[in-house]
Amino acid sequence: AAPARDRLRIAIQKKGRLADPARALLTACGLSWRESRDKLFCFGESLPVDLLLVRDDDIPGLIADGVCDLGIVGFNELDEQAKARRQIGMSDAYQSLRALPFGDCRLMLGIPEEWEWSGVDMLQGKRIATSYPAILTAWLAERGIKADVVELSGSVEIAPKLGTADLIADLVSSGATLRANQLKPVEILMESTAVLAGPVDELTDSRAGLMAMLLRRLDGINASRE
Ligand code: PRT
Ligand code: ZN
Repeated sequence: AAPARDRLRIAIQKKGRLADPARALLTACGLSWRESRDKLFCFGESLPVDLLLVRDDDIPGLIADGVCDLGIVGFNELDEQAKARRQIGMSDAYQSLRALPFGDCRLMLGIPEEWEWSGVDMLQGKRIATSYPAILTAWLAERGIKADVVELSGSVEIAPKLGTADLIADLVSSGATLRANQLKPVEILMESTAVLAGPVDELTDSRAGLMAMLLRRLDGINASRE
C-alpha cells in the first residue's frame, strides 16, 4: 500500500477539453489553489486538496500507482486502460465514482460515405484504425468478428484516406470531423462522459474524510442542477 498522506491529490487534464470544466467543478466544490509557476502542481489553500495537471492519458495510471487519489478523466480513457490492464492479467486498480456533467461524446464506428452499412458482419477481415484498441478489440470479440485493429495515437479520421485502414472507431460529438473526412457514423461502441475516478481500495487515513466530503459536495451540486 502507498504511504499515508494527509493531503488529497486530484489529477486533472492540464490542457484540453476537460481542463476548464474540471477546474470549475472543483472550484464549485469550494476548493482553491495557490498557483505554482510551472503549473504542474497546484497547492490547495482552502482545503488540503492539491491538483496535479497532467495529460488525460496519465490519469488512470497515476491513480493505479497511488500517486493521486482522484482524477477527472473521460470514461473512454479510463475504460480503455482498464480493459488493457485486464487483457494482460492485471487487476482493476481504479473505478469511476461519479459521472460528471461534461465531456459527453460517443465512441463510434465511422465508415466511408460511399459504403452501405449492412451490419457488423461486414467488418470481418477489415482494418479498423482507433486510439481505443482495447475497447474495440473487446467489442469485436463479443460479436465474433475477426478484424485488424490498427492503433493510432492521433489523426485517426484520415486513416481511410491514407489507406492505412478501411474504417475507424473514434470519438464523435458533433459529427463534423467525420463528415469533413468523408466518413459517416454507423455504430456506437460506447457512450462516454467525464468521470471522477478513484481507487478500488478505500483510503484509510485522513484523506478518506476529505474524499467523502468532496463527494458530498459534488452530489449536492449535481442535485441542485436537476
Ligand atoms: O493532451 P491530452 O492527452 O491531455 O489531451 P487529448 O488530446 O488526449 O484529449 P482531448 O482534450 O481532446 O479530450 C479529452 C476527453 O474529452 C476525451 O478523452 C473525451 O472523453 C472527451 N471528448 C468529448 C472528446 C470529444 N468530446 C471529441 N469530440 N475527445 C475528443 N474529441 C475529438 C474526436 O477524437 C474527433 O477528433 O473531436 C473530434 C470529433 O469531434 P466532432 O465534434 O467533430 O464530432
Ligand atoms: Zn490524451
